[in-house]
Amino acid sequence: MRRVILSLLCGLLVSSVVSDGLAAEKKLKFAFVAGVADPFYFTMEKGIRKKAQELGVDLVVSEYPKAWGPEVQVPILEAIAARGDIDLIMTAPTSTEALIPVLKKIHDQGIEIITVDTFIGDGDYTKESNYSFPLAYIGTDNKLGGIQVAERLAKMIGEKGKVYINTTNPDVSSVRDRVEGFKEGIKKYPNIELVGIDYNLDSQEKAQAQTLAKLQASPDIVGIFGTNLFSAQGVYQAVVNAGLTGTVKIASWDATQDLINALKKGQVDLVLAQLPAEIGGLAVEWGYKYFKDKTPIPNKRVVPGFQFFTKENVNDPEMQQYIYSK
Ligand code: T6T
Repeated sequence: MRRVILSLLCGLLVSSVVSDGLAAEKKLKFAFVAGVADPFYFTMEKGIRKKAQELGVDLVVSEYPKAWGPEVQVPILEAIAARGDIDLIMTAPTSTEALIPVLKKIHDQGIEIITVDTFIGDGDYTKESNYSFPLAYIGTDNKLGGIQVAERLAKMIGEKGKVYINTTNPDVSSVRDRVEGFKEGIKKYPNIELVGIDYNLDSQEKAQAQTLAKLQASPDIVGIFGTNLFSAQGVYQAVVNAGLTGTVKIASWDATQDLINALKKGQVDLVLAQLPAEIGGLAVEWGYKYFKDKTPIPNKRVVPGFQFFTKENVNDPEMQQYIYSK
């Protein structure tokens, strides 16, 4: 009997040592700070949540910035860093330059950074610079997307005529590269003329007002590129209100339900869908691998693809997965 009691006690002791050991292996805790409250980042959050759950990573999702820009995003980032329990922050820097010192300071506090969707500096974190500290940029090849949008829009307007771009900010890597790509893409077409670029600061109302003003000033515009969700939604509303649906072709970026519905109605002619859930999932996965076995991320860059919705494929069952969630 005494032997039984003794071995039971030993067993209890061993199991408590083992569970203490497990508790000592701290769970990783990642945080997500979006660029702004919009369906693109809501969809990214879904991908992040799914992968974090799969890998057993604790997750903190910050409050969503109500408007685009460092003034709103920086205090949120600083509050997340000040918690003191975060191993890695996944964030979309709202400015290529303004966010460098902010993220550097957070990194120097011992928090790793992955930039998702947008990057700091020129996005090449492999070369020596004051912005080489993030583990990676994970996001779309926006320049390539811009080139392909230009080619498709060029075909839609018969490779000639005036085109216009409505975009958000000049210092945001994603939209800046889309504009660069678009300009490069239309260079191949000598009869296409870019007659203007407006910056709406990520306000749909402003995008709509700017587009209307531009159409009034240049009534012979035949094609417009709206470089993100708010730009594109403002653009097509302006074109609808001006009674120019069909006459002015619209290439839009970001697959919101609103833009997909507009495509179905013929109010928009092209929608580029990024893969936000995949971007988010990859950020968690690579961050996890980094902490678990110090696997560096090749070239500090992971670039998932994108898809195009057109009126031909918009109802295809396999395309529906690319529409962003609300
Ligand atoms: O287009 C996305 C994102 O890729 C960009 O960086 C900012 O705008 C969106 O969030 C759409 O609103």
